[in-house]
Amino acid sequence: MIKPFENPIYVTRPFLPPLEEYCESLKEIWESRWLTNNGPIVRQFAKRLASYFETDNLCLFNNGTLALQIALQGMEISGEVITTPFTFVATTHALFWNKIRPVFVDIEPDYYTLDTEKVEAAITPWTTAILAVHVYGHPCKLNALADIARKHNLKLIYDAAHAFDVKVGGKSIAHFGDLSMFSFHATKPYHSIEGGMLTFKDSGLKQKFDYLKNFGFENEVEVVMPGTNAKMNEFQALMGEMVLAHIDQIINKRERLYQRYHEILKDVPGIRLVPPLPADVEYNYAYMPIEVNEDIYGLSRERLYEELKKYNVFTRRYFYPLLCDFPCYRAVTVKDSLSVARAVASRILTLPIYYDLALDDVQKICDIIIAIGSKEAG
Ligand code: T4K
Repeated sequence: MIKPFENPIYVTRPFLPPLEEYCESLKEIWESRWLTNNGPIVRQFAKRLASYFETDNLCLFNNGTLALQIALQGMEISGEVITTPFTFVATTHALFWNKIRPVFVDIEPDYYTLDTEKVEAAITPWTTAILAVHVYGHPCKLNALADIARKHNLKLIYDAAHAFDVKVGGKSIAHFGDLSMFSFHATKPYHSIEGGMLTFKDSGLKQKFDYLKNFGFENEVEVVMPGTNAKMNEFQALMGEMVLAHIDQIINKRERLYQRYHEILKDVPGIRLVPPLPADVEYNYAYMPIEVNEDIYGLSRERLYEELKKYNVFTRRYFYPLLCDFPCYRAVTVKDSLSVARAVASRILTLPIYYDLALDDVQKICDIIIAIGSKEAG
């Protein structure tokens, strides 16, 4: 008989730097009395990230959603954009806020990224871009998407919200496509409490993004475009700086947790794990997804999700329902059968993975999953 966890185990928990260090650094803000509007810490943080990502074509925001909305607006994307239904709502919302029609295309079954075989068939005379998502930090089929975008003269935009520090062939994922958006939300392996970042190829976009995130101000009396307010503040930047100092340690720990889950769950009937990523990928272990096959495991994903709660384990069904099934997007015409996305969304469960989680906790979560399944199967 396995006892429930004493305290709730959530799907994630933010990494926090030592409190004394953060408090000590706060003195800088108290002294400057500069809290937001491109303050000194934000400027320093932007420089630090520019050197980390080896690019000056980078812009910081108060969250990833507004960063993506501004990206689409600044790049003047319009008409139709091909995208995935298997993602967080913000991906499609960013299109909607720019009056762009999402064209949902199916995902591939291994890593859940856009099925590149189906992208070309979805292109119409109104298509202007592809908005692909490195879901769970799994890199999309970068070369295939680049080929399609080039051939059809489309912009290639990546929602890289989950993919901070992911590299392909030794190169940061930030350098693929025309533009990438990263989320620095507290639930991500890397965070600045809330925050977002764009990296992009065309250096001409930087000025435009800077205008758009700051009401379009050129100076006190000139507004050059109708911008919004999407500025990162000093407290966020400070947290971002401090978490960045620990990024290797965070990813190493996540890797050990991920490997432990895989070691234990790999032989559990009815539980499917993500196959090893291609050898040239350096992964960030952002999420720990499993697929539950009810017929073999003995329990549906829904039942497992509910049963785990009784043990104080709060998993998440990222990403269910599919975006096209939310009432606000039901009116969008979907031509693709989305058969893979539908099957995956009905079976997916993301398990707890975060820096403070103990390897023993992973063992116990797996023991619970195994016990629940065998009780039902037996
Ligand atoms: N594109 C994609 C593909 C994304 O996944 C996201 C965000 C975006 C775009 C937009 O980026 P941002 O605008 O958010 O920067 C969470 C996050 O809020 C969201 O950032 C993230 N994706 C999404 C996948 O997950 P919720 O509503 O599921 O979060 P919530 O509040 O239920 O938190 C999950 C668990 O984390 C909680 O049960 C407990 C724990 N938690 C959470 C917070 C906020 C903590 O322990 N401490 C905390 O401070 O959306």
